[in-house]
Amino acid sequence: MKTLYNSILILLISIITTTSCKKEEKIKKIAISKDLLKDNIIPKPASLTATGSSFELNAKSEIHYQHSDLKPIAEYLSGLLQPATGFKLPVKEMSSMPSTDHIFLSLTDSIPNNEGYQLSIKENGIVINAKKPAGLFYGIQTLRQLLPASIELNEKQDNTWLIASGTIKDEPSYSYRGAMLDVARHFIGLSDVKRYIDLLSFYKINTLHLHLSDDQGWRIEIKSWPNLTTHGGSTEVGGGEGGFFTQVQYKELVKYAQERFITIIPEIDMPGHTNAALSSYSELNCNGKATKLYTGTRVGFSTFCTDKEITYKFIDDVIRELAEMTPGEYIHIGGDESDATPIKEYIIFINKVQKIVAKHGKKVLGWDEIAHATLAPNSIVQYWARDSTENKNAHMAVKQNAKILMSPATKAYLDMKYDKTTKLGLDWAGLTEVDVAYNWSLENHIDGIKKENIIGIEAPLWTETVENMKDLEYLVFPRVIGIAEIGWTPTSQRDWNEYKVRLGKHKDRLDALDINYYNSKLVPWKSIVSDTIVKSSKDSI
Ligand code: IFG
Repeated sequence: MKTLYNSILILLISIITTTSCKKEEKIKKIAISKDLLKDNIIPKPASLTATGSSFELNAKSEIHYQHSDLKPIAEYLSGLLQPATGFKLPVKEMSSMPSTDHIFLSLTDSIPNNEGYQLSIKENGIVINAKKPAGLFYGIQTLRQLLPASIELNEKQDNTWLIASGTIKDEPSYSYRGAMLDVARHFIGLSDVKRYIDLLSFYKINTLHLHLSDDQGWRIEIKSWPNLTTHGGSTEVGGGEGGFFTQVQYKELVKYAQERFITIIPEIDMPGHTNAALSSYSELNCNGKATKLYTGTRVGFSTFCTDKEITYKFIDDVIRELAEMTPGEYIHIGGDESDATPIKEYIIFINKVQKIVAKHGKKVLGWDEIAHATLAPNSIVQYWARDSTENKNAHMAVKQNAKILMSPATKAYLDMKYDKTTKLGLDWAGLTEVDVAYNWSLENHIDGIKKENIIGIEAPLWTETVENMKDLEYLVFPRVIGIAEIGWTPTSQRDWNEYKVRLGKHKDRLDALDINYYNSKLVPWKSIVSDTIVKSSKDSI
């Protein structure tokens, strides 16, 4: 009798434990995405209407696109969603809005801005409309931010993928939203630059200016002048091994960026900041003697020999080879801190170089000192002046109908220290905490320079003190996120006290993306995963 009783007891206990385990395993963590208004999209979209329901992305969802040239972007979205969901969403060409439960990508002329989009989320389907594929890409970046942050993880999550319902109509305030990366002071390699491109495109940045040459290094292979990289690319600040992009690698980088709607703008800085070239080829020096390689951080001591014909033959070869690898309209000719070049020679030099750039079918971008020369049509002058006394270059540029690219060192230089305790970075333009980098606007920064004179914003990272991707991410994030919003969202819609809360809620995303961001005390960093509710599945016991 006792044995029978015991075995019944054991059976009962095993049934209860299995049931509760079953219930346990069925419990899912979901981020309630019922309120689109609560979602913390950056850059802040132009308009957002919530309808208080949600769409569930599931294994049966599909991605439909209107015509064949949208297939790559449909595949990009499918690839983006797969790691964390485990869903391999099929992509299918569909001429019109398909049946329910799917995501539909289509182009329409009714959207005015080339980068604008409309994202409509209903219980039974999602539609992203745009004028051009770039707008679809930006609609996808917003969609990413409406999913739980765990969507950014690389391993499958046991999650219910809800997206709050409603409509977002969005477009950028400025067309040029950029970052600059100095790969000359310290060489930053291909995989790191690709990661930087991924992270920038997540926040709708569309331009990456690569500072490819300086006193300490030449970082792009030029086949007609091979010593530029074999010798000029062989070291860096501090005497490290340096490095460079072969033309094959550079083309791969340009393509990778293009797939994420980022235009690469290459910069060959001249006539100053040229020691690496002067050390590689003696004939570029007025005295015919090659300089020594330089691994310090001083500026303003080098210059091409501006009255030698060989100098312009050299520049013509460099610009020709660069132009062949540059699908974008612009090539950056530098022009900053040419303290070793007499101003009269500088002006003649810049005028000649502009003609060489035009000859190879490209337009000129340059640091604001180039405004002393006669600017070619469609030139862009990059304002970097340290303070208002140096605004005169911007006014000279506007007088010549050039557009201004805003990179004020006191606001947008990502190599400035956050505060006096920051180990990395410099402080010559002042300390730039996260609020200082956000709390300004392009059209109100320089007296007399208005929105119509400004093409957009660019945040440079100079790498005198930056040796690797972790250093880069620490200085760049979170400030570049604010730069992205300054370029996208109208000033009238922006406020630091509102933005900092939204930024704080990106903590989970930055963590999921494994970004080594600066944990500013000014930002109320908050994990919203804790907001999720633990919900047992409907069929639980
Ligand atoms: N100014 C120099 C950069 C770099 C920077 C560091 C410009 C245009 C200081 N030129 O900024 O080469 O050294 O913050």
